[in-house]
Amino acid sequence: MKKITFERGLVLALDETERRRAMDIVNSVGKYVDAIKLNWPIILAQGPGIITEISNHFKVICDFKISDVPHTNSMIASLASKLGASGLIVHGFPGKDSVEACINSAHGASVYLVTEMSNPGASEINVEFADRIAEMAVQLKVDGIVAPATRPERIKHLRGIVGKIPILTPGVGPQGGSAKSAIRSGSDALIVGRSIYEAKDPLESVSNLLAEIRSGRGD
Ligand code: OMP
Repeated sequence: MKKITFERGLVLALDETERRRAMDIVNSVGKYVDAIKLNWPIILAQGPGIITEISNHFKVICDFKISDVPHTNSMIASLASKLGASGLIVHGFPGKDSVEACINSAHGASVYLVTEMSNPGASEINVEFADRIAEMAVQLKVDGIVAPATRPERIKHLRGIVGKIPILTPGVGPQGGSAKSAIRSGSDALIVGRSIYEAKDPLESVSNLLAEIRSGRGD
């Protein structure tokens, strides 16, 4: 299976649930992003066929935040991959066996492990065990971790643990994170939703984000 690379540094979080608008956005910005992330809102609104439909043209990451016992995780990972997903977002807190089940059943799709969520509430519990999940990411050689653009200092810290493993960072825009500072702190790719799909001109928004990413990378 073709692996996702993060050359452009941008993943579109397509949480737009209205079909026509979602597909218009895909068709206009799809070729300028590294992957299109589909989360429960669009899958529940449009059905799992949307994974196959979009993956026929662009790389798709299924963001199911898979977090169950191993045998259930295996089924979810396998089905998502067979529908066309090139990547899966998986939670680390259920433990190594649950994450390994995803890796072993993903039919070659990449596994991205959530270390620390971007919402303020993540500071209550999640931050405390983020380092251990990052260590698990290294041990299991996952394809990437998810870390918060809302706390760039945490991206830097987690980079110190995961070394060269790609870091994907949601939380830019409405959640308060800045594209440039996330990239400067070590993010390989931003995961961006509303700033693109709610924009009057999604293509212009993508082009502005790409310029910020290039500038953050020092290109
Ligand atoms: P916007 O805030 O609209 O840019 O959307 C962010 C996207 O990233 C949504 O699809 C969230 O579900 C997702 N996300 C987070 O916002 N925070 C996280 O900690 C993790 C994710 C994720 O795994 O993608």
